[in-house]
Amino acid sequence: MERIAPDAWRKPGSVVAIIGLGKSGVAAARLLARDGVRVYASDASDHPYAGHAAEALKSVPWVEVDIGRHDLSKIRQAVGVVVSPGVPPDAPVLAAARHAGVEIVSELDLGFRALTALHAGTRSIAITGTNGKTTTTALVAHLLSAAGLPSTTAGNIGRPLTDLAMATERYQWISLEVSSFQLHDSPNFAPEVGVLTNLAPDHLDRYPSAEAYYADKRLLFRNAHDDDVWVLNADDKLVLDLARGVAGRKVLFSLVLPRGADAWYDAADGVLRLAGDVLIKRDELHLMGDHNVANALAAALAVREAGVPAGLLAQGLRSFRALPHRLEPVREVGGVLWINDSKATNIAATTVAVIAMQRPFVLLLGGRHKGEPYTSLAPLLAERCRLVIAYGEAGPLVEQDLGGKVPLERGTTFEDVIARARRAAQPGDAVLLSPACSSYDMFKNYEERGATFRRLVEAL
Ligand code: UMA
Repeated sequence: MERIAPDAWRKPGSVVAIIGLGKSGVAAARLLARDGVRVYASDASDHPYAGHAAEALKSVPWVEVDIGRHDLSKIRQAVGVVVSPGVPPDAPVLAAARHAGVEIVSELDLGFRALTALHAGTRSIAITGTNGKTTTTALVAHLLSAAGLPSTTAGNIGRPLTDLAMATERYQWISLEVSSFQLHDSPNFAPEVGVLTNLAPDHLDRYPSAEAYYADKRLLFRNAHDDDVWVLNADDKLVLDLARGVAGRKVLFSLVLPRGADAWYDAADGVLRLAGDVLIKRDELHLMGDHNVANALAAALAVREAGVPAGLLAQGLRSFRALPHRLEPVREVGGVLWINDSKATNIAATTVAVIAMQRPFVLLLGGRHKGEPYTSLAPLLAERCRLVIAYGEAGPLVEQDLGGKVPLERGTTFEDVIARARRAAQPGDAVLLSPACSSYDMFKNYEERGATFRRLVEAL
């Protein structure tokens, strides 16, 4: 087998520490153990998921699992640290490793190294940005597959890259969603094609400022090479600024430029254009909201770089459907359309969802606050929003920011929120779960929040 870990990591007596035992940590531990590296894998929390991780790794030789604590003395003596994306760079455990001079790399970095070593010839299209990255990642893989090119998705979309790297299946292309968390500490990351969908403040509970968050996003370009291609949002000044001076060829998509971009939305004719020619009609794309037109243009440009002709791109775009939890129509009950946009965990994502609403709607807003004020939503809600139901830990802040500006009620449990929405919505309305917050106050993650929404709506 090709070697993945640096030689120093395999020396007798050496131990690599893995921090965090979600999906990423478990996959990274397996990969390293398979490569003959001794691992100390720990998770500070003793929540049940960590228990599952311990169970999953129990029978893997070379791996010592520690749940509910990090043994700092072991971590200080480690030859390297592999960090999960959910562990903030200022976590005491990472500070201790850094202070002891231990090299820290991300799970993405390890996965990318392994992919390069084990899947020679596989190329990657990496997608990042504040919003739209999961849909664009899925679209890219769908367009590649529809054109007959073996491909799959990995990264922030759900499957850790270290897990994919261990798989026996071989792909020509990987559509890889990368978050700012994953780009941090990823010195070897070097995709052939990169997409930057858009930038807006997010994760201010982890970063000291929006600029610090954008700086991590910029690491998409850290190993930029003249042969690389960057697909960029021409409508987003922050995106263009971030990519300024970066080596490689830049291709642009736009919703507003009449011409000049490589792919654009011609709203007057209701068509998406690629290099001036009609790609598809807007109504052939089965996705709500203009932001999804932008995602489709970005995906088409990226996949064109794999040599896929416009006719096949068009076919793939026509057959793509909305992903779960992203402006996903769940059910119409008594003339009310219930829409699950649980993935909207920041203000910018909720903003595009609100703009996409064609009907009057009740908005379910709340969860764990992430640092941004809600005030910017007020003017957008003035037109069609019948009622905001503010709930969760962020409920009081949402009320403070929006109360008096738009009709607003406070909800308690998630069941209570759904019941209130049902009472308020009238035939012809929508109920939109687009919370602008993370889910961790009430749920394991946004998927569980969206699944709970679906279950309650299906029971109406
Ligand atoms: N932890 C410690 N010590 C600490 C701090 C945290 O041990 O000091 C532990 C936590 O208890 C937790 C673990 O570290 O158990 C962190 O795990 P994780 O959150 O990285 O979980 P994974 O299951 O590995 O999921 C991660 C991504 N999660 C995050 O970035 C928060 C998943 O993205 C991704 O799908 C997965 O890797 C596979 O690549 C989720 C996400 O919410 C969907 N991403 C953010 C977003 O999209 O906004 C960035």
